[in-house]
Amino acid sequence: MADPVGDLAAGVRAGSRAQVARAITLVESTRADHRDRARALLTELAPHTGGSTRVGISGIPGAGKSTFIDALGVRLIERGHRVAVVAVDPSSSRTGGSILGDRTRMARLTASDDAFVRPSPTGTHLGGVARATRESMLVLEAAGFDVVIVETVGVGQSEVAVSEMVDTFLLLALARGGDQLQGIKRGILEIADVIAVNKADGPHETDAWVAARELTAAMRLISSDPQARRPPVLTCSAQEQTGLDEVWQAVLDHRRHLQEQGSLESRRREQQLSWMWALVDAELHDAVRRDETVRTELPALVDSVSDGRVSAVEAAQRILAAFSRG
Ligand SMILES: Nc1nc2c(ncn2[C@@H]2O[C@H](COP(=O)(O)OP(=O)(O)OP(=O)(O)O)[C@@H](O)[C@H]2O)c(=O)[nH]1
Ligand SMILES: [Mg+2]
Repeated sequence: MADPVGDLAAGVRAGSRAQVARAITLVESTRADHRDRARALLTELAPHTGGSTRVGISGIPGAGKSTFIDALGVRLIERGHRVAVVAVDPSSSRTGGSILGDRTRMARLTASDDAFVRPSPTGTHLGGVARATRESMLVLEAAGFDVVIVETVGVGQSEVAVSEMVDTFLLLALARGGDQLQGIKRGILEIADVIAVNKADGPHETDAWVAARELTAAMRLISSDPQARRPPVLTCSAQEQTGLDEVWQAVLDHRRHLQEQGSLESRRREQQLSWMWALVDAELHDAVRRDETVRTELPALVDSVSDGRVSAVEAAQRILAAFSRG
């Protein structure tokens, strides 16, 4: 039997844009037969993955992520890098306007032969979108992109999912008159490796400086370990293209710090393990809902829970029992 994914893998390895796009479409699919092919493809590509600098970039809507990635990406390409951008956006509530906006805001990067910009896959639950993004990243690494940027909107759980697939997590913050830390949750500060206050330009430059100082102080409070590395807080302007080299240098410094401590490898190993369990959880989740015995018993059970005859705890036990029998 012919190798079902050999040609696709070869095309990806050769850097064919069409084949890379096709491979990403395949790994994004949730159809069972597509999943089988995707797994075969990823197994074939596996030896050629892991070689990129993986950077997550997050920030509230309008923080300037797209503008920043465009400006930074073009700079990196000028220095000989090949840059891929993928997104995690589980809400998929993005309007057509926003997608159009991204196309124009990342116009220079999108037009470059050395860049690959992939819009967020559509999906309703974070797990599915995170899987697609992670697997897309592997495809892009195998295709020779040595910088992979994962963009996510900083409004929910997606930052955590992204921090679990990258080496360095960069938070783009904004100064907001008077209350600089407003809108930045503690949780996101805890996972940030580098923070940059964007839009440090024009009349807002001073605000950005003040915000950076406040964030530096906040970071001191967040870590209880005085020996721990403290994420640097910088300022930049994606629009004016100032401070971008310094931010990138901070990303590289963080990565070098991990490498010197041997923790880049352990970080990636831990990511693999938690990823393994995430996949088991996701498979089980789907398997339970697909199970014939469960499906037969479910309607009556749902009714009983709805009108209070059976407790949720009892019903959950019965579903799991049905699944074990099935
Ligand atoms: N003054 C100033 N404006 C900026 C800067 N960076 C981005 N902007 C503007 O801020 C707005 C939002 O920028 P985007 O790059 O689309 O922000 P985003 O974080 O990608 O937004 P979403 O994709 O909606 O989450 C646009 O009007 C940009 O032109 C900057 O450094 N300075
Ligand atoms: Mg954007």
